[in-house]
Amino acid sequence: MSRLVVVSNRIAIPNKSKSSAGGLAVGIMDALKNTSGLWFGWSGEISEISGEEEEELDIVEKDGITYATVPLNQNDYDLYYCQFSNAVIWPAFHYRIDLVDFQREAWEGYCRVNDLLARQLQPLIKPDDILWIHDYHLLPFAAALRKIGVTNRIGFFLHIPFPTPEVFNALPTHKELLEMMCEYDLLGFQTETDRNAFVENLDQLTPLEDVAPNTHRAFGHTFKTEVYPISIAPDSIKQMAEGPLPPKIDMMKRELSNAKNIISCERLDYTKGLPERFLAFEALLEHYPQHRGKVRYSQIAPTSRGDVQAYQDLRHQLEMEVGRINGKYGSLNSTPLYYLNQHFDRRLLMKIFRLTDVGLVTPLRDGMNLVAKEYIAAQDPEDPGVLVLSRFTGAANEMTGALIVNPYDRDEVAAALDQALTMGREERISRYNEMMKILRENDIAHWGETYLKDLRALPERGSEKSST
Ligand code: GDG
Repeated sequence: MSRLVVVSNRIAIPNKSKSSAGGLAVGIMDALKNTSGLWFGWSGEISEISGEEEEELDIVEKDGITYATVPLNQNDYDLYYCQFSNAVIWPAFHYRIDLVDFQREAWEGYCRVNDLLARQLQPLIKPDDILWIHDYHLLPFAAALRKIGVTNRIGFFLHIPFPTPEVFNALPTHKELLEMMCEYDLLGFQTETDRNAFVENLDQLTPLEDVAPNTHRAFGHTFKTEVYPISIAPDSIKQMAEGPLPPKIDMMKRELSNAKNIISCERLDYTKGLPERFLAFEALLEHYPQHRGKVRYSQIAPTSRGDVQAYQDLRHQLEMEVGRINGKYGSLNSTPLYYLNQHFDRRLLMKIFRLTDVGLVTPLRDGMNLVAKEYIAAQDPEDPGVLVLSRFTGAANEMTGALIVNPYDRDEVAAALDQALTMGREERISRYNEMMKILRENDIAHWGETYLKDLRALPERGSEKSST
């Protein structure tokens, strides 16, 4: 079987950091191990080198996988990562055009870093390798590789939503981005809505020919689009959640058992709907006074992209809101809202999920949302908690046993919280079983296998050229 090369913005080298790898990293590592693969990406480090000098690759081998990483200089990090990836594409693709800060210089930096990474990777590519590129930082990566003569099969998976033309067209370089994306052989999306939006954008911008089901020809390239909803490893999460409790958590368990517990956990990001959620929790305390003093909502939100202004603004807004709500509804012996701007160990997190009564996951827009799936997998099958889930997540398509809400409607979310907090055991078990069945059918391994099977089944570029 041909070797797999994975490219992503950040890569997870085992043991480099103390914390256990997330489910996606483990899923990718499993796929790589099968072919003694190569994982290439930014090291996460900022180097002193500036100007035209080329960064040096760091190559290490571990458990049958080769990891090749490269640092970025400060200017490239600012333009490619902070500005274009996270202050243009991220907000636009999550329908937040108001937060887009487009600057030509950042666009040029974004393309330049994609070119630089492609040049660094090229000498490591073998003729029959297949390449799997991940996410919005690397939309132009196939185009960058093609420019320097790489003809291998190259697939792409977009982890975030793809916006409809009304939103996508607001990006000044939308046509260039779309044209570059057509240099991939296989484009994978989280949902049919995202895939449709991509095809609709193409249809509006350029002559588009459908040569076979989900196989298109545009800008002179033939490529396939498909849907692969990303998932988790439910059994490994169950194991982490079940294990013995560390002494600190054992104490916390006793404390938690004095109240009903709501848990939320995500990177501190404006797409996750935290301020709206805080207001919904306030509406619960206001309109359902029977829960006052008897419910505790813990919000875990580790800092993310702290160098980007919109993220700093959000943090300040949350700190203010928490103080306001606790000031209003707290008492001398109860605090309703615990806000933890901290990163938690993954195993501990899964145990906390299991100890709580409600998982509250209400992003304003989310490609999939793995926390929703993890929350369910972590539950005790005999006494599971209830998932309250935003309809604007990819996960809402599969997690039909959740209470599905509109995160912009604080009264609806408050009513769902009340329903979840008072739901009987039989109904909770039935909803849990429904969702676990889906999680078992489509786990992270299935996601990777179906994607790679489709990529391998595509014709090689050379053979396509000779036949057309
Ligand atoms: C993008 C898309 C898509 C969170 N806090 C802590 C922690 N986490 C872990 C969660 C989960 C992961 O991070 C987050 O994944 P999500 O899917 O929920 O969200 P994004 O980070 O926005 O991911 C998303 C995903 O890519 C995959 O395609 O689903 O839509 O936006 O695993 O548990 N983990 C630890 N400590 C924390 O404090 N250890």
